[in-house]
Amino acid sequence: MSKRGSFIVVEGLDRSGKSTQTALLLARFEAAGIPAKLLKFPARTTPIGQMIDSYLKSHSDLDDRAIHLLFSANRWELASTIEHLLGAGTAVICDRYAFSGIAFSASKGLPYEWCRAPDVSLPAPDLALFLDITPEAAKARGGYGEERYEKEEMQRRVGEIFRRIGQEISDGGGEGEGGKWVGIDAGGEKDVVAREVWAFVEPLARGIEGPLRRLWP
Ligand code: NYM
Ligand code: MG
Repeated sequence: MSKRGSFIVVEGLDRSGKSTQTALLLARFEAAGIPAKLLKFPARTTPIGQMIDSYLKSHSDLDDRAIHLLFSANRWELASTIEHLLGAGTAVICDRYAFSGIAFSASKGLPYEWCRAPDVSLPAPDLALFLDITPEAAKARGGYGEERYEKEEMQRRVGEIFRRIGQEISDGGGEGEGGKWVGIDAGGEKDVVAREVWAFVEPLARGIEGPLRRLWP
């Protein structure tokens, strides 16, 4: 039986190094001759993604629940693409996914369970890597940009919710429908972080025998 591609998600606060690390991870796959595709959420070029982009740049205002549902809808737009890639044996690397959706919206005060609901039954990653960095260290990396949410106090709450998500996944045995969750110290040199990321990804890199799982337990 041929293997399906592995589904790897990289999560973290803004400025935690996700863009750098997902690009380095893709390069690792390519160097190993393993087909892989890098996706990023929000995917800002679709019609829904353009609404999200406008909101994040404060060009438009939206109710907290409305923007939450758009972030989720943006993942659903690409869900079948992810499934097809994995089914064809291509690894999928995602820069942010449903975990960001919960962490950022719940940090605004929306109920955690409500935030989780619209992402139920999306393809579940096999591995979620949380690039762990303090809000202070993130801010010190050239500071935040101009977008909504890029504020130290909000990032602190987001970090706490990411930890809760990770805890729940680990409590569920670490291999539940949320996939396996691993925290990585992202405060160090990018090559050091990249090596640690690859140490966790490599065992899955050449594909997976089992079926694709769904969010959530
Ligand atoms: N974000 C991202 C959410 O609030 N919900 C989501 O579901 C996703 C995927 O968008 N501050 C937030 C987190 C970020 C912002 O992401 C833009 P990025 O990775 O900075 O482009
Ligand atoms: Mg950002």
